[in-house]
Amino acid sequence: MISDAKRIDNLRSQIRKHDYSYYVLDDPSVPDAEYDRLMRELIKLETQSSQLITHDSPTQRVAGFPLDSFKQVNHVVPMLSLSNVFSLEELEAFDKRIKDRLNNDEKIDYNAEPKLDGLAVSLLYEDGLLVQAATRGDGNTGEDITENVRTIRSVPLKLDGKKIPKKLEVRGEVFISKKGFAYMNDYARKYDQKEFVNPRNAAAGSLRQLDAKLTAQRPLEIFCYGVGLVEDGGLAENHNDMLKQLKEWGLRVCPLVELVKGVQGCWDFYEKILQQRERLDYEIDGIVYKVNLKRYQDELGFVSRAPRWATAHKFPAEEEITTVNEIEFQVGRTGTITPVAKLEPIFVGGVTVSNATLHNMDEIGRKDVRCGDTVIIRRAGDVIPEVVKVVLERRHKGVRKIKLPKQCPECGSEIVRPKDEVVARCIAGFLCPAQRKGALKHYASRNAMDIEGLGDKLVDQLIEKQLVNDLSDLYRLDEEALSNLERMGKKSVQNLLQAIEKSKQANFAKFLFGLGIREVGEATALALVDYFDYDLNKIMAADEDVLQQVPDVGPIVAKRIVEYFSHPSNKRLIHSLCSEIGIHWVVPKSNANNSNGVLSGNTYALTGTLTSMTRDQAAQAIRAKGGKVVSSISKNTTALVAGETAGSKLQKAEKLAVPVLSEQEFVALVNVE
Ligand code: 5U1
Repeated sequence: MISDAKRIDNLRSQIRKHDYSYYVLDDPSVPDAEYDRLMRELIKLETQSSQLITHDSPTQRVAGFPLDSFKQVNHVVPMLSLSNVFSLEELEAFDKRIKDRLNNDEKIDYNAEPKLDGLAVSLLYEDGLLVQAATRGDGNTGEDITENVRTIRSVPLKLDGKKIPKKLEVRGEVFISKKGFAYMNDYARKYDQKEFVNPRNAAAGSLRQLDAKLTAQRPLEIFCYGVGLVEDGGLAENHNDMLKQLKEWGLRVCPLVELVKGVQGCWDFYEKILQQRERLDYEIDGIVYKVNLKRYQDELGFVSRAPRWATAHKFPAEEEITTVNEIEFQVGRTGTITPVAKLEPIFVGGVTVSNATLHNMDEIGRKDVRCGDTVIIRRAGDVIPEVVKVVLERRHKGVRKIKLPKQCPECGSEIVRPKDEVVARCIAGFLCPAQRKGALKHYASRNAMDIEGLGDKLVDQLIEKQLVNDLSDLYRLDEEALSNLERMGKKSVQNLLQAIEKSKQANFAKFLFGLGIREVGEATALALVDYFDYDLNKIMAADEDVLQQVPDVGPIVAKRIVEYFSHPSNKRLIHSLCSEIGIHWVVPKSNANNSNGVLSGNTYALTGTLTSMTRDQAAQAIRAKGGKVVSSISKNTTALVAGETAGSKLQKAEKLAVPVLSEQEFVALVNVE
């Protein structure tokens, strides 16, 4: 029988290996349950024999008592900062300076690394054990955050492998992933706590907790990118191989690091990572290029606290500071009133931004945005710019809170905000020109009727000149009316009239979507069309209960549809479009009213995963045989088709005594001639 000490050793080494696979390689080696078993066994043995507990044991990540303050730490090798480049010219100048100094005409090998937007830390290992962790501070003196860093699971408490220097100080960036940040803010909202502004702030706040137990609850991570102090041991002769060594010893290195050649190699890497930036699960603010050869690095040395052999190529900032000149209330196609901050134009996320949405009055209240405020604006990727927060210290005295206007800024009608809704609306409907413009733009848009040549400016003119008062007027436009409009030459007029005429032969789902019924998006329109066999009269006649049988139509959507079709003006419009103007659509064969099909009169619900076909294919097969597909089960449902890992519908079917078909039985059923 092996001794407790041996078993403890064995368990620790297994757990360290699993931690390495999970936290460093992102490639778990055992299921969580197995990991938990090992950990529980280790805790049990250590509790029985407390004299065997060591500081590097995986059970000892969290400290006992909160600290009063952080101790100061002197960095023996200063933690430097980086110079920046913002353009190709500046990158070329950086490369030229290096070549000139090295008296070297050949292309330089650079190690290119994403620059994490986190906090720089130093990790000191002695004889492979983590003995100290510190913040960068001013580069010479930082704060001792050892207890906190020990709680970060991707930081090994003990290095593993060959030729580890006796003293090794590793440098890296501690950060919180986008997913981790979302989780933290979900939690904060749930427990009515203050939300974090961005992942960097969340990481900074988490790392500077005096009570390491709190840090341990935060999803902090690390990527290591360099070394400081090294004693009694050798490191690779180039940076790229040195990072490989760190990885072999158990430290986490960003997997996107690459060795590139010359300026072109750097530029290509920059472009590639910039493309991926939004999709990465961590925030980066640029690329760091480092001369790869250590010998060259030593020769190049430093200037004003930054290495000559490295630089940061910054991405366009995603957050910037500017002022709110005005708050405007815009009216959407369904009358929604959206407050928009009109900004002092600012270059952010690669474009000049002068508007930022404030979404609704609740959002204005939460962020307390006021006219004249200094605000932080964020524009990431193609996302609509938004106000992150107000810089309250810069608020001038006397600025007043924003109030929801009582009247629509476009038509003067009343604005109402139902008690249970966040959105306020102008009640005028199509009497409001802004809503008419929005409705016509939506109807003509690519995903709806796709009427080429009917752009926003033209729509504005058609509504303002009252040439179009409802959608059917579009089809009454003629050459004379159109040629009097701005920028409408003969050719444009003819092309537009042709496009309008062409739209009469419609795709039913796109037409339905184009009507602009509240809550009816493209997918819902498709589902309705499919469920009601391309029959508009059936949709118009359906009540809320029937509508809720359509996949993905819930009570709110059903209510909106009934509301829309019960309005006399909408009924008139549909009649006018379909009967007078002649809008029509083709009914695909599989949806033609197949009343002779073997499944005619029967309704089926689907649950779980089918192995021989997708859920959509199964639904198609049912409809092709004249059957109907419903999203929820009632006692009137003919049968439930249950695939693998069937959900709650199966229980409901059993409760209501609705027959359940296996996949095999279902396939046999739809294959009957
Ligand atoms: N990836 C990476 N980030 N970063 C930050 N490498 C890197 N190197 C740095 C800093 C401040 O400094 C060394 C080049 C000294």
